[in-house]
Amino acid sequence: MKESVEAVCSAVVDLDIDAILDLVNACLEEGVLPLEIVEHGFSKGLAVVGERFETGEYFLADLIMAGEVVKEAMPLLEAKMNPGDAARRGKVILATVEGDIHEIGKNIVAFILSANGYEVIDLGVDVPASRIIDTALATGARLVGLSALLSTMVGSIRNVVDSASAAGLRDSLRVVIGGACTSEELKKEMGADAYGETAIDALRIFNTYSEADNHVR
Ligand code: B12
Repeated sequence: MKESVEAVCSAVVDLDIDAILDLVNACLEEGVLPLEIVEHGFSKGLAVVGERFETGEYFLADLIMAGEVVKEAMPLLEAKMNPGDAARRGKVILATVEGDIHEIGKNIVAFILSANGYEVIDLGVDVPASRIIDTALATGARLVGLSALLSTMVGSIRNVVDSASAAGLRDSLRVVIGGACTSEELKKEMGADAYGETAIDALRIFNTYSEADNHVR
């Protein structure tokens, strides 16, 4: 990995909010792609922070700070991404499930989908199933991406699937799940349609659906 990207990763691990903007700018000036900074700088650094939290070396305040460090630098990358031709590939509703406030992974998925021609309707975090279904009905969006990081909150995925059935939308709505606590197995258990491990997987899956559903205009 490039030294400049490693430095971004270290700044996330060290919770160094004062250095992050300069380090990310240095990567961009070197020609490093935004996606590489996200995957090998931010995501890798956050994974180490998570491990340190698990071993008791870091506390909740450190998790919060790590989130802030990444959020500080995201606008720099957003400015570099091609805004894409919104709505060309269709509308996607994105949300972190009810009871869960982790947003960084969802924001990365939003960032990648927007840059690749989707109109992203980002409902934020801790989103109840009813709001997702109401939004699908109001906007006509039939692609839904759910982010879940807390194993205690995975039942919220099932609530979205059940609410879609109750609204008569189950056959037309594609529910894709992702986030650290999700898996192929969980997808089956919750009755969702697809599971993606990374934000790139999210793009690949939505592209398949968008083509199959004739969303491409
Ligand atoms: C930062 C962080 C926080 C921050 C979040 C800040 C923010 N603004 O988002 C704060 C401090 C708020 C936080 C709080 C808590 N956290 Co926390 N947190 C993390 C940490 C360190 C990083 C998460 C992250 O952003 N990762 C980076 C992103 C890029 O990765 P990602 O979300 O997985 O997303 C990628 C893919 O999964 C995928 N993806 C994501 N979403 C989607 C959606 C779709 C559709 C698809 C296809 C793909 C996809 O694409 C992304 C990019 O490739 C993780 C540790 C870890 N290793 O995950 C713990 C972690 C998730 N947290 C944990 C815990 C326990 C908590 C708390 C309960 C702590 C507490 N005692 O209060 C609270 C919960 C609050 C709540 N109700 O949600 C545990 C969860 C354990 C579990 N399995 O349930 C973890 C795993 C830490 C640990 N090892 O113990 N946390």
